[in-house]
Amino acid sequence: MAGGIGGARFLRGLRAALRADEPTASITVIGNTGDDITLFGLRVCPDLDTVMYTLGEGIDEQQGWGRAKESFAVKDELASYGAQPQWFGLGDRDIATHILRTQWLAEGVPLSEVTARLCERWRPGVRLLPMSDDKVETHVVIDDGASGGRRLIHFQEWWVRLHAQAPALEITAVGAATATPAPGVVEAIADADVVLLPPSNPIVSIGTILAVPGIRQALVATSAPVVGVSPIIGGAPVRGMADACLTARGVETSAAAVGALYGPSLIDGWLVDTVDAGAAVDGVEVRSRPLLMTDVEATADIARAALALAAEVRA
Ligand code: FO1
Repeated sequence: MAGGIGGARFLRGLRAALRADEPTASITVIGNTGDDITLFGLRVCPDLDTVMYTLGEGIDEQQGWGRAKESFAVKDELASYGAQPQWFGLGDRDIATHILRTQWLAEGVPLSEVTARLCERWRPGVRLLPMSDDKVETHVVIDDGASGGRRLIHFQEWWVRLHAQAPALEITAVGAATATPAPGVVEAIADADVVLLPPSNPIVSIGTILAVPGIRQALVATSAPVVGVSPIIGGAPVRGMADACLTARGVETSAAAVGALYGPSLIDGWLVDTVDAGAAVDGVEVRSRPLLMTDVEATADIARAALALAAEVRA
């Protein structure tokens, strides 16, 4: 299961580890689609694209999202018309992906099939499935000081425009309750030898995937060991603003608290950083090692440690 940057980088390491150690193994990725947004009539799926571009070597490495060697002529032209919003940067190369996706969706092609078609070009070396073909969008309720009331905004506006600085009163996955898992999702979890939760945002990435009825249940029911990798190191998110999301749910920003949030019904093993070696989670095997994904080799070693923990808890 994967969100955006953290999930994609972990997957690159996992893929490298398996290519070297277990070349017949295959990876199925269940991608978060709660971050998806429609802008200028185009359906944008940031987390699916981040995984696809990262594994397909088309990602802007420094940013962690969007295309490498990107230009922004369309964005500038839209701004010249005064078109809104201007806080979300769609690059020219990236826009081609959104145009095709939007066209296929309008023709009635489900998102899972659209994603498979896009992946034919990028060949990510994994089977990338959206969590659901149904529309799910994460929205955030913020305290709107100006009007004195609560205001519901799209997750991307909170994340990108407000940098998660406005305290979130509530974070909801709109549409999740009536969504169904995309074809292959439940089967992938049931048939897996190992299920890994990468260091993705536990609320708006993994949490949103688990909010689709049937997915959490599949995880609870699978006979495969489930191992998570902590996105929190030493009380802070490695990347992104997961702390703001955790605070909104009343969860402390610590490796132990996130492990407990998943809990023994979901995970069998929890990999934390060496600085969090003291973290304990009731009913879950906790192991520690350096978790900074500094390059692909370091990340491959993290993935190997997660797989070793899975083998240990399976035994
Ligand atoms: N993040 C930003 O901080 N600013 C942007 O303008 C922006 C544009 C963007 C376009 C396509 C895409 O796939 C991702 C993009 N992101 C941008 C990243 C994205 O907003 C979030 O980081 C993820 O949704 C969180 O996982």
